[in-house]
Amino acid sequence: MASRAETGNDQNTYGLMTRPNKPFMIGIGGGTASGKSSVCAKIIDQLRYLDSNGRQVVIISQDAFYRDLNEDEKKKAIKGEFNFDHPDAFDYKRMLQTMKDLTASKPIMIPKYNYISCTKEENGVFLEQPDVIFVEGILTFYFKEIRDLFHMKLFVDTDADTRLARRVNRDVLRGRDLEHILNQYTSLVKPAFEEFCLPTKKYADVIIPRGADNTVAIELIVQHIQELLRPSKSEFFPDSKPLVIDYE
Ligand code: UZR
Ligand code: MG
Repeated sequence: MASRAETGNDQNTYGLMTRPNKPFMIGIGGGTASGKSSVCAKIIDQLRYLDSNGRQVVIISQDAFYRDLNEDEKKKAIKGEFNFDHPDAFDYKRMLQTMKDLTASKPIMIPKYNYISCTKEENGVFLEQPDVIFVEGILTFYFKEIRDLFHMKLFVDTDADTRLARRVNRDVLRGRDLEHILNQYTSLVKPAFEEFCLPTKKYADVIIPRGADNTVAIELIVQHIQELLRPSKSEFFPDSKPLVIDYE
């Protein structure tokens, strides 16, 4: 099957739908445990319910782009002393290249990050020309070149105490002890949030207080995305001709 990149546009395949010329990119930023993934999931759920075009929607986590650690850094990570909330913890160039490839409709592999071993498996999730891409992470809007690739930017703004409570529960499930979690939070996570994540809020198009609990904000965002993706209106769907089913 000819890929979208090869044909130049999408008038070939992929279900009863019109293929967009390029994917629609939505960035979701916000502090740790603010509910970024839950907001993505809720938006996607409602989009699916409302959208009969069968578009392929995916979520990519910035965590997939944590850089590989050297031996010293691995030791620090095990003791909770490596700063995973600092921009330097990410392989920014790789993330940028992956996103550019997605914009150009090239098939790509997203690595899968393991929070217990602090390593990533290269053989993660294979993506081939998704139509709508959500990218979520604490520093999604930190790097200008990445930030500029988004068509819509959302920032999930949840109280710090709510986030800490969730973070503790999550880290306990990841096998860490309470003292270690709280030390890491006060010495690294919180200062990095204030220095690197919070200042990116100004780049957001929409700020969502209370995260996934904010059903009104989520409904408004879903309606807006739908409007933008409407075939007759959108640069993403310039031609509204229905296509032939060809799922393989
Ligand atoms: P979210 N993180 C880990 O806990 N372990 C790792 O190996 C890699 C990342 C944490 C990271 C950050 N901080 O606060 C959080 N630490 O994952 C980001 N320490 O993920 O946005 O889902 O909270
Ligand atoms: Mg997360």
